[in-house]
Amino acid sequence: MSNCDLLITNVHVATMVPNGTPYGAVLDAAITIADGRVTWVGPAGQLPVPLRDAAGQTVDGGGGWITPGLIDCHTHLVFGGDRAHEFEMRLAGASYEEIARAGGGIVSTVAATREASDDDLYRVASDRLREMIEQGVTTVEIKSGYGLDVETEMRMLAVARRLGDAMPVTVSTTLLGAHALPVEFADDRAGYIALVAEQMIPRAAAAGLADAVDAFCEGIGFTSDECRTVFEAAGRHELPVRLHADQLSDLGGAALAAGFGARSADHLEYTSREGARAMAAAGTTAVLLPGAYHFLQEPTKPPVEAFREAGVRLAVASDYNPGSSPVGSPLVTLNLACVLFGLTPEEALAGMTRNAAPVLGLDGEAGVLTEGARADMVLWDVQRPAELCYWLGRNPCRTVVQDGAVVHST
Ligand code: DI6
Ligand code: FE
Repeated sequence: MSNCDLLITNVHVATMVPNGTPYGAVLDAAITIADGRVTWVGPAGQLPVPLRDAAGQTVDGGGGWITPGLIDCHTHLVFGGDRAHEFEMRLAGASYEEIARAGGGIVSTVAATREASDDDLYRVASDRLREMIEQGVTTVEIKSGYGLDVETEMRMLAVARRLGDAMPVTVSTTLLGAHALPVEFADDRAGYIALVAEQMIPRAAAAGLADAVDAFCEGIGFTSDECRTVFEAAGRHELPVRLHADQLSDLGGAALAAGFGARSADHLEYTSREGARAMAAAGTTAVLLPGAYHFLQEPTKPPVEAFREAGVRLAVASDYNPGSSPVGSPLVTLNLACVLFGLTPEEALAGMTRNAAPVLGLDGEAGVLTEGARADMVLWDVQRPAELCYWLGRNPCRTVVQDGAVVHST
């Protein structure tokens, strides 16, 4: 018990462990870290003396709060260009679907992404990621899906891997080949799905480039049957699956995802009660994306009450992308989850910590501050955890610790 690289005192800790106390809080706490792991967390008065004496470095938390590092489990943050012009078109009355059907939307970002070099993609994505780290993100998922050909999809995943290697953040990658139909396959849907299933998934799996596979089940995306083909291919390569489900209409995406034991179904604005029950039975997490709901001015909210009743785990993510959610801030996302979807601040924060971890296969490893968990944590200059959902456009992040090392401080 003598190994202690870092001791933090004069803090309150929101462990996010469901222990009967809101936020799993420990007031007037101390927390110790060794070899990138949490070794002890509890009331400061109970800190074992040998740990205190062994501390290599002691940090005074200034009476602030520590939470687990934030986990943004659904982003598309590697992309070329932007879609500010489509934003103007939508403000002038065009709908997201009209723009997509007229050749804008996802496929316009595909053109910009194919044109960009790897270094260009890396540079803009690393700027976006740095801003997220500065707001407390220590784990992020990044999807492909703006390449829509084998080469560019692999390039996007490789850029995401490179971000994880070079930056102080854990990156989990997801192959989203079935994001939209590329123009060159406009008359050959089956041919494109075969390309995803028989080339993209095997290539990404063989190269270790993808940690999961996702698909967009929607009128402007792919049908349930097409998504099923993609999921079956993922299964053959032992890759976990997730689904963009029921965002703009109810195509039964939630039940489809649950039927494949998907780690998550995401968006879910139009999900039915049966869909919610199927997700609960399968242990599929609901990933709510309030940024997209806000930005698209959607008329229908996800059935949060049905998810609660059924016992579906609720995660919250930014959906950071240039078309439907240009939201680079986890804190804004937390606020939107509360204001627009009626989550409590505790539910919202759990959605970006404890409940986001299983979506990325990190259950118990990240998203909670318990002995043995990764020492990914954030010190916030706040009086109470609810402030993380309350301030809009203000960043109280003081220190970010990833894998036991201070990677950002102000
Ligand atoms: N749903 C979304 O919200 C994003 N992708 C998806 O399947 C939108 C991506 C975009 O508009 O570029
Ligand atoms: Fe998305």
